[in-house]
Amino acid sequence: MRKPTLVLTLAAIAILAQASLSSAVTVYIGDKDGFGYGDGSPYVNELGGDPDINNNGILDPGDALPDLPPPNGSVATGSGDDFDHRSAAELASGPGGNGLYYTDVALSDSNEASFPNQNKIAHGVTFTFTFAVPTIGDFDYGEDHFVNLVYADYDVVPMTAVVEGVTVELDGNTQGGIDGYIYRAYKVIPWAQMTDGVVTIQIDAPNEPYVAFDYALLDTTAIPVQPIAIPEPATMILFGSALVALVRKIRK
Ligand SMILES: [Ca+2]
Ligand SMILES: [Ca+2]
Ligand SMILES: [Ca+2]
Ligand SMILES: [Ca+2]
Repeated sequence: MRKPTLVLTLAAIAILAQASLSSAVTVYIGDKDGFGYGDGSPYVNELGGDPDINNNGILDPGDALPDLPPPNGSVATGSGDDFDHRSAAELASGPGGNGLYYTDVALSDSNEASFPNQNKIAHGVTFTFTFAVPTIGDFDYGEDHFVNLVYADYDVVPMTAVVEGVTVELDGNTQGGIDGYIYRAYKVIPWAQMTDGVVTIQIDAPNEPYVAFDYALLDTTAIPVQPIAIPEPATMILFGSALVALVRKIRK
């Protein structure tokens, strides 16, 4: 009786090992680090508030870029908001690389320190994902994927990205009603476009003088926009009545 049990156990282990070996395409170009600002502290946004509007500890879609000191109520080219937070690896990838070079830096006409004598730097930037095509057994084999782009202060039309030959509209500051707004766009990549192991995003922004990219991501899901945390009315009512009770207790 012992041997069959052992064989069955080994078979089960083999199946589990196989399952854990199967992978999915998750390719980042750049990193999720809030454009190198982290949570945006100690800075303020253009309205004087916390740049981390959705209060989740990282500048991400739903937040706004800092209005760098001294704050002047705008996040723009020539407005003191040029930054360069690129890591050694991001710099080393070079302008002819996969697009990594253009993340975590203000693509600003006035950013002479990083892009001397260059204007409309974002125009034509291309993010190129290369990956091992999923094979049978991988859970994303045959599945559509999502290409995501996290960007900030996209507010001068036209603003589009060409993803695998298809134009995608990019929403910008108008979505958030704040200068420097951080947002994301995504597009479904049909499986048929995954099978060559390459997906590209090309930015079309001929008039945009100030924009920034945090990262681009090819994944099996779309990046959500974190909602702003607003206490629910019921919670507020409970909080209110607790406060009244406390005041009464103190008065007594
Ligand atoms: Ca955030
Ligand atoms: Ca500013
Ligand atoms: Ca802009
Ligand atoms: Ca980044």
